[in-house]
Amino acid sequence: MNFPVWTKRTTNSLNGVWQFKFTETNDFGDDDISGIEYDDLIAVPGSFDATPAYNGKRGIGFYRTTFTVAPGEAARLLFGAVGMYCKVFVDGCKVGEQYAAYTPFQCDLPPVAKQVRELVVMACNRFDYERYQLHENFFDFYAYGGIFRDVELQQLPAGSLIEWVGVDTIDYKTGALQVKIKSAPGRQTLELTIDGSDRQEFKDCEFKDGQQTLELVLKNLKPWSPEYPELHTLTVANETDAMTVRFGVRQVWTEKGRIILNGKAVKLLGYCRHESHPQYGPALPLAQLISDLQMLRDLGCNFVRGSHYQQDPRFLSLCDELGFLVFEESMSWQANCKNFADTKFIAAQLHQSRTMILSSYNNPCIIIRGFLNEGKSDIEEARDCYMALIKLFRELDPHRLLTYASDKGLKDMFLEQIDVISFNSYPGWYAKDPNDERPLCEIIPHIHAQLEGLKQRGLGDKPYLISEIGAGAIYGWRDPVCAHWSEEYQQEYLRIVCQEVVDNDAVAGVALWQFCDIRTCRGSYALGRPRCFNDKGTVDEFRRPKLAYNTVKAIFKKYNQQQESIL
Ligand code: ADA
Repeated sequence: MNFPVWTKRTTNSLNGVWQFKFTETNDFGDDDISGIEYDDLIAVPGSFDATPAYNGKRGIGFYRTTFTVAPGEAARLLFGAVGMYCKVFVDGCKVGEQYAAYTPFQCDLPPVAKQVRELVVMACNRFDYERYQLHENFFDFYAYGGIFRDVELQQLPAGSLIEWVGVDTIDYKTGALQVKIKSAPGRQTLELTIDGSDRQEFKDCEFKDGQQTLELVLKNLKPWSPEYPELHTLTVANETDAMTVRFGVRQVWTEKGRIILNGKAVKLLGYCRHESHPQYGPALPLAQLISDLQMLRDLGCNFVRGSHYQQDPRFLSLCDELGFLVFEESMSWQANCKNFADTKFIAAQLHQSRTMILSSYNNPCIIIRGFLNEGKSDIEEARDCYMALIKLFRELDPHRLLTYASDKGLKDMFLEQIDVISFNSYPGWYAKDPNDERPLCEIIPHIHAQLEGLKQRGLGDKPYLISEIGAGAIYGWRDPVCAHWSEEYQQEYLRIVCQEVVDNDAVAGVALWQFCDIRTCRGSYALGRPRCFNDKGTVDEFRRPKLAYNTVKAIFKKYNQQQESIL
């Protein structure tokens, strides 16, 4: 089940078959949609350019459906995610727009006399930096278009709405909680109900600046952990509205280079995972999310880095229920001087990061948050952007660990500001010496040098997470020479990496790059990306295991068994 749930609002799903029109020529700036002639049908959720009719095309997908709202009732449209950017029209009038592909947004509709309304979404997948700064055409993952996630219609009751609820664990041992609530300014009496039965009333709560913070203690405390992923619900109700969220009682902190969850040190073993499939693009069916998590569990993983954008809420709910730990980051890929000098880029980063934090605030699986993957964090020009994001994350989400995945290593300038050191590096793949036929011997010295350098810099107490490391292999390419792109080379590469990770206490964890092969950007970048795919998956894009799969599984599973025997 997906949360939050508003139990006093009529909510209808608008998922299903919509009318569709694709055009390569229309101008996205044109708000006149009256002349669109819909000549096709499309699925919502779905990615239009992952379907045979529109594969590889770039332009605008016009999605059309109708919906019904009782006359005189206010309503709200909720979009899970639309890519790459979009405008929303109701009855021909623009009611919203969004320039962040994996970020939910909503459009409020004032009461009207009409009952049946027309909804049109203009989803554009053209690269256009002036309009859309978050995905550029050199990013190493394909930029799809479409309505990727759920669309819902809510009828809004008249009165003060409960807009957002965030639950923080203050003490996992006692069940002491802090509850932050957003609603209309003014005074309200609230009723808080835990797990549907344990009710407490809070009279005369003042919502200064639209927010109120309450303390309460769970009576029937069941802490959340990977081993025992216990979940609780909290309903916050006033006389008009009621919002139910699901949360987990857990605290996470760092201590002497280790990540501590509810007082127990945990080593993160897992993968970076893109939301991607050749037949669905990023709009994965629920069955695929579950299959991916079954494979990750089979591999002996407890950890997923959601690279490189806000995650599907269904995936996060499954991670909550299955006990996976997650590193969630807002979208960026190798941001550079041009971006850091661009106020639109920084505003877009702050907007999508704020939305991500608030959307997945109550998912206990998320223990680490990040941003600006592989940004140029070794130059002074980056400082303002990094400091603005660090300030935002610290203010909005003070109870999680903060990091960013850096490929700058010890040249990185802002490591002192974060909780976990997350380094992306590919020793033995992007080798120091391109003429070295088997640079695998680079891997261990590289990891040790980074650890030593961090100690020299006084950062030895921060957990060291290998947030990306890996090698490419073309599925089915078996090569007795064991050369680059063979499954044998990747298998040997990951054996060395995984063994070091489980043996070395100084390594807090690893997110191998990557779980599955993914379609990547087109153009000459593809000369380093056979098939125009990023082939560093341990499974291919159809989740077919490569030789490395059983090697990673054996090492992670053996480590897990050793840990269980210690307990
Ligand atoms: C970087 C980047 C990944 C991917 C990887 C690779 O670390 O963060 O998205 O591009 O390199 O495959 O080289």
